[in-house]
Amino acid sequence: MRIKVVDVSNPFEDLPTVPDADELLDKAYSRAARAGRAKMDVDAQYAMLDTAGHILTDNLEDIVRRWPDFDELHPFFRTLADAIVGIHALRSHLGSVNWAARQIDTIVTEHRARFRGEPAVAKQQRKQAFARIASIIDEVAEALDALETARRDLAKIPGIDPTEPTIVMAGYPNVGKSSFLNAVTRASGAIASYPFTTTKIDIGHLDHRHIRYQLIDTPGLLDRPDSERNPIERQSIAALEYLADCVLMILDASETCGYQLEDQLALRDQLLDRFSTVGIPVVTVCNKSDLSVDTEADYYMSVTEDDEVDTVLTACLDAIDYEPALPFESS
Ligand SMILES: Nc1nc2c(ncn2[C@@H]2O[C@H](COP(=O)(O)OP(=O)(O)OP(=O)(O)O)[C@@H](O)[C@H]2O)c(=O)[nH]1
Ligand SMILES: [Mg+2]
Repeated sequence: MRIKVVDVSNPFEDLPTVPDADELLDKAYSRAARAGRAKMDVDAQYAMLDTAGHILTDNLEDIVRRWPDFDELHPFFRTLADAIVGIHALRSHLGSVNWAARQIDTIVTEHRARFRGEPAVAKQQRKQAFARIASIIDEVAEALDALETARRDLAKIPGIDPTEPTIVMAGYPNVGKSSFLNAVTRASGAIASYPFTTTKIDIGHLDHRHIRYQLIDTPGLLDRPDSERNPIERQSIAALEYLADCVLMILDASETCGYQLEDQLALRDQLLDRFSTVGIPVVTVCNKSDLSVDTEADYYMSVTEDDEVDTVLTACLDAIDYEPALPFESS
């Protein structure tokens, strides 16, 4: 029997700051100078070279080690990370940093072997080694900067629990998505809003029969046809596919939202294509039933009149049909 441990928060949240090239060299060389002062002659040169070498290889290795294994990430976070910074580029930067650590190791060993117990030679060799080390660090300066930028961007990913059953809302602007989110999560408190690649994401929670559900709205993402989306937006939607257990598509037959019903139905068809085909139920609801019900839909509601809102919510929860994974179940 094995207990499944699931990573539920943003895996990039606690990554430490990546130092830049200057910081790394300053740190290594000042510590080396201190180590050298405590010794004499050849020993001083050994101490300097070893100290600088260790500090740099330790720091560089630590940068690489701290990053999560991309293959082990939940696909929601992996896809999102790929949309935000590009996993291929990240891997290559981490590879460069690792390469630098190995190079520095080799440089230290090579020059140490040439000291021959003579202070003048040792000093000259140590200086040459420092110059080579500096140029190695210089070569990975861009990779270090890119990693730090990526770290900062990835830390902003909201700590969404991808294992919590999730309803994702879709529909053209002004059809009533926020109104619905507010109405059904009112009892459970505030809706949190986070940046989400090129847009933002609003997350509300609700409890139903002791299960916690999350309802999410990504204004500016699932609100228009695919053809108008850029690659980052498309990939953010791909990430949403790993998150959504049900899609709630809201229509506004009254067209007071400012968009023609025909366009809204085309979006609905795209969502059916994208989500239903991979087994994610799409519930279509016509909102603003106080104004018009002149379209085909699974349900009709009016959020402002509080008419059938609970029916729609229950339909979504039933569509999810969520059974929590019990920790004592073997997998
Ligand atoms: N008559 C009527 N108006 C509604 C209903 N539901 C929402 N509205 C109104 O429609 C407008 C837009 O509602 P929102 O909830 O902000 O719509 P939205 O889909 O979140 O819009 P975006 O965030 O721009 O995508 C608001 O003025 C609401 O008061 C409804 O059932 N009937
Ligand atoms: Mg809204």
